[in-house]
Amino acid sequence: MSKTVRVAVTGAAGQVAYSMLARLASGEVFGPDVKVRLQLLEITPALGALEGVAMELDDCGFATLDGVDVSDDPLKAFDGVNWALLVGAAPRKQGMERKDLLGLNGKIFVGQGQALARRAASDVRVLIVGNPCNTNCLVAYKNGKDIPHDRWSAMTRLDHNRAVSALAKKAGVPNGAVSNVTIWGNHSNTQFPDFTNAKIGGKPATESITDRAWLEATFVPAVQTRGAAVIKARGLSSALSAANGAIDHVKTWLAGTAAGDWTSSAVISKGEYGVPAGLVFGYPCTTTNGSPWQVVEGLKHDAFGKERLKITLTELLEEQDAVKELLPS
Ligand code: NAX
Repeated sequence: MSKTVRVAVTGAAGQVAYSMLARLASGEVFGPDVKVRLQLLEITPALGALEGVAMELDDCGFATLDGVDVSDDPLKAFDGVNWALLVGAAPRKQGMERKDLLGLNGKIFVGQGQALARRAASDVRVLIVGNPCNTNCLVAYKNGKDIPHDRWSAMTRLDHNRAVSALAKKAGVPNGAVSNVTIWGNHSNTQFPDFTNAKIGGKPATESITDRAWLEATFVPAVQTRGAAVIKARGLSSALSAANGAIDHVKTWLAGTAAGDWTSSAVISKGEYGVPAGLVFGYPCTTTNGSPWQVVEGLKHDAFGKERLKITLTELLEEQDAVKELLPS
């Protein structure tokens, strides 16, 4: 066992990280022959709880775990990291407008983007999970300029997995029969879970699920608002499935997408599908053996899809406007 991969996780005492850290350390993601050094970041008041998480990681006795470092300093936590999973963000409090949350969290990602650019390894790859994740990613990459654009991503994989599962259930097929699903746009309830280009058993999903009204009026809003449904049922937001989405994202980035299929990731737009270049937008993406995400081009949208794309793009442009003071030119 020679190679060591350094992985930073922020918000590491939070509930998403709690469901994620053991999987990162266990060899499941980076393989049995790679050692993992976890570099965990929290805000100062959460350091005590984070020490407890680090103790638990020690107590797992993973052969692949090289060690756990805890810190409240991004410059320390990001030192030499090959992967940065930015999960930590401030939660929305009562009476807070969405705009206030954007500004509050945006500030966190100014500092973290700068710290990553100063300290991360030259091959660093970044996944932003903390919400609003597309716009947090925008703020981070604009402030972390030395890191190439194709290393940044924000998480739409949980929404993707939710869409796969909902289509499979409706069609009465295993999840594995569903492919070519895309979450377009923002990780918010304006996202467009695209059933029009999805496949079931290698054929258009609309051939298996012929009830277009269900697809438009039940499936789309159900995926868009699944997070709220989980909160209502569990009393807490998605954590196990969110952690799983992040793990899937990293595993796919390492192993590649299956031939003929793609996954969903929010990446820095180069102008694909009429989205202004520079915005962090959810797209269908492929990757091979750790290469940068490639946006799948040439997919068609019908009138319903075009309208949904417009709505989510408008929201992302509004979010960009709300954080404009945080974006260096
Ligand atoms: P928790 O509130 O359990 O944990 C968040 C942790 O982040 C806390 O421990 C907090 O102390 C820490 N934190 C806050 N500011 C920080 C900073 N500046 N540096 C480092 N750590 C900081 O939330 P949890 O349920 O774990 O969710 C984490 C984030 O993921 C939230 O922003 C949430 O909205 C977002 N989500 C994103 C999803 C996605 O699909 N993109 C889905 C799941 C999740 O809701």
